[in-house]
This record gives sequence, structure tokens and C-alpha cells, in this order.
Amino acid sequence: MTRKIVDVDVLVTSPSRNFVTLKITTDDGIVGWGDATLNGRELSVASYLRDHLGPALLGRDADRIEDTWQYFYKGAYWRRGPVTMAAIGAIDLALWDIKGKALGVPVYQLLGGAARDKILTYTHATGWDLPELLDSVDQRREQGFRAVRAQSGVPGLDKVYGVTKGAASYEPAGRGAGPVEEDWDTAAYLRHAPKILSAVREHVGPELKLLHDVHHRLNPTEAARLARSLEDVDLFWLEDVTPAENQRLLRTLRQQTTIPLAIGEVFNTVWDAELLITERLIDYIRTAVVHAGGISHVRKILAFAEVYQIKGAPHGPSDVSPINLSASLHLGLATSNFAIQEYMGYDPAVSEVFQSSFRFEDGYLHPGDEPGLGVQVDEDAAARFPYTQAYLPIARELDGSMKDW
Ligand code: CS2
Ligand code: MG
Repeated sequence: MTRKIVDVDVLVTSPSRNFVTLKITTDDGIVGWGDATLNGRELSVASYLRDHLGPALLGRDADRIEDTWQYFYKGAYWRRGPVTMAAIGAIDLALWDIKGKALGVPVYQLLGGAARDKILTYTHATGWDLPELLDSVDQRREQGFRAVRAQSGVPGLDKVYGVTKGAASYEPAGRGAGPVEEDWDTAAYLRHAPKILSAVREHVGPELKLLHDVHHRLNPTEAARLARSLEDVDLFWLEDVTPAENQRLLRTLRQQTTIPLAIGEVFNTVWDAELLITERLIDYIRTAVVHAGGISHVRKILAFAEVYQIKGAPHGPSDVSPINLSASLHLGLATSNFAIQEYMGYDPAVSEVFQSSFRFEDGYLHPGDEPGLGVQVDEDAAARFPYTQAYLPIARELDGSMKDW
């Protein structure tokens, strides 16, 4: 018996921010949803799906998830990269959603069943200065979070990744015709970050898990200096200390510090992380489910990482849709070496379009028990929020040369 794919549609909607959503329909009337959102490059994935992969999906057997994954990965001459892998990821999520719905079970049951009761989650605290940041951390604790990422402004700079001046939450993409430009000053950051993070630790006491994201801004020497100055803060992790390309250089950093390192939100395949995993240059691998080919591929990355005692901690900011977040939670519930899920929550407009069954309670998330991934998409609501051009910012050194953002 085959379950044929009879329709493929791509929705681009912008309830407070842009999301690309894939809809696959089968001949027995089952609808599966996939997230295909790539922040600031949304239409490229939409076109890749509409113009290239979608037509090749028609008539295929929706039940053959692994074969379809291999068909679009191995079967293609042009491989890897964020656009390709997000498109394959969206198809993969939609097919897992269909299989769960066809069998009447939540996707985590198809992945081996629950390997834990609930998933630890962290959220963002942001404040331009220390008092604002401490307020933000306190608010997050009051909401029940047990793990918080703390980011602040840097003296002398006007804009810094991870913080929006005067706003309680952070949104990286700016709407408009081109990217916003930010200045960057490594020396000022290196002087400031240890003071801020030590003050946060002193304020919250020993128990709260504290995380910090460096967003690819340092070279390995600077990263070692920062890590050594943060040893006493007892961070849960230090994220993206260097650009993800210079992986071998992390060997020296690892000899300088025992601070756990998290890397990988810009990775798209297991090949991107091979050296980091086999040399255990990181403690947490951050690939987002949709950006690395979906559940089918990320579960292989996690299985590979498990051998090296590395844990999964997928990227999950507000710029991936609730469909990706749900997929991550199903995978996380069923995966033994899954550590923590990033969760920033969503603007209320997002839940007009995406109705999700996942729940947050007491610092933990659970995907819920609806068949499939547990996210319904309201297409009429989606149509009320048309796409708006948006870009991630870029950063420049003080002399005007380009910096990694
Ligand atoms: C960040 C993101 O969540 C994170 O760890 O690095 O906010 C990142 O800046 C955005 O996802 C980029 O789209
Ligand atoms: Mg990050």
C-alpha cells in the first residue's frame, strides 16, 4: 500500500516576523506541515521548494521518509548549504507529521518513545545595562525558567546582537530594504562581559543555569581569555565563541578552559560537525532541526555525538516556527543525549497562525500527545500577514571593516 503525495504548497506568512511553511497533502487526505524558515533568506527556501523539490514530490510515497530524504540529498548533485538543507528539512518534518497522523501517534512515539519525562529549556534575558539585565533575569525566573541566556550592551557601542535597546525581548531581523549595520569593539566586549556575567551570577545565586552567546565574535586567543575570566561564573555554556569555520583552532582553546562550549546553529549536516564531534571540541551541538535536514538527519547527528558524550541542544529562537520547535521537542523527548531546548516564546500573532500542542511548565517543555507534530496551521490567518522583506544585521569593526555577525 502506498500513500501518495498529491499536493505540495508553500506558505509565506509574517505574523510579527516571517515564516515559511510547507504543506504536503496525501491521496488519503492527510496534511503534513513542515517549517522552512531561514531568517533573512526566506524566499530562497520557498522558491527551492516550490520550483525544484515540490514538483518531484508529487506522486511519491509519503510513508517512505528515509528514502525521500536520501532522494533529495544523495540524489542531488548540488548538496548541503542552508537553503538546500532547510528545504529537505521542511519535507522531512511534513512527512513525519503525516506518518504520526496516519498512525494516530505523536512523532516521539515513532522515534522510540519517551527517553525522558520533559525537556529542560532556556530562554533569553536581555538588558542594555546591568540593572535592566538583572530585571530581565528576574522576570524569566518568575516565569519558571531554570536556565537563562544573559546578554547585555557593551559600553561605547550602540547596538549589540542579542539585545534590543529599551525592549524586553530581542528580535534579530530588521524589516526594511537592507541590513541594519552595527559596530563592534572586541576589546570593550572583553572588558565588559566578565563583569556583567559575574554580577548576574552573584545576583541569582548558584542554582540558576546561566548561558552566554558570543555570536562568533572572537578569535581563539580572545575566546580563551574570555573563557578563563568566566571560570568562576559557572556557566552552563559559552556559545559560538569563534566563527564556525575555524574548527581546528578550538583545540588550543580546549586546553585553556573547562567551560562547556556550544556550537553549531549555522551547521547544516553531520559533515559540518565531524571534527568538532570526533575530537570532542564541544560539549553541546546546536543544529536546528529544520536547518540540518529535519528529524531524519539531526537524529543521526545526535547519535554520532552520543558516542563522544556530546549532547544535543538545538537552536530554537523565535525565528524558527512552532513547527520546528515541536519537531525539536519530539526528537528531544525520544533522545537520550538531548540536554536542553532554546525557547524564546512567540508574539501572540504567531499563535493565530500556528496552534501548537507543546506546553511549558516549571522550566520544562513537552511536545504534547497529539498525533504527528501537534501543530495546526490556520491558512486564512496566515494570509492576513503578508511577507515583509527583512534582514539580519551586519557588523563592522570600529574602522569600518566587516566583522562576523
Ligand atoms: C542566536 C540567534 O538564538 C541564538 O542563539 O544566535 O538569535 C541568532 O542570532 C538568530 O537565530 C539569527 O537568525
Ligand atoms: Mg546563538
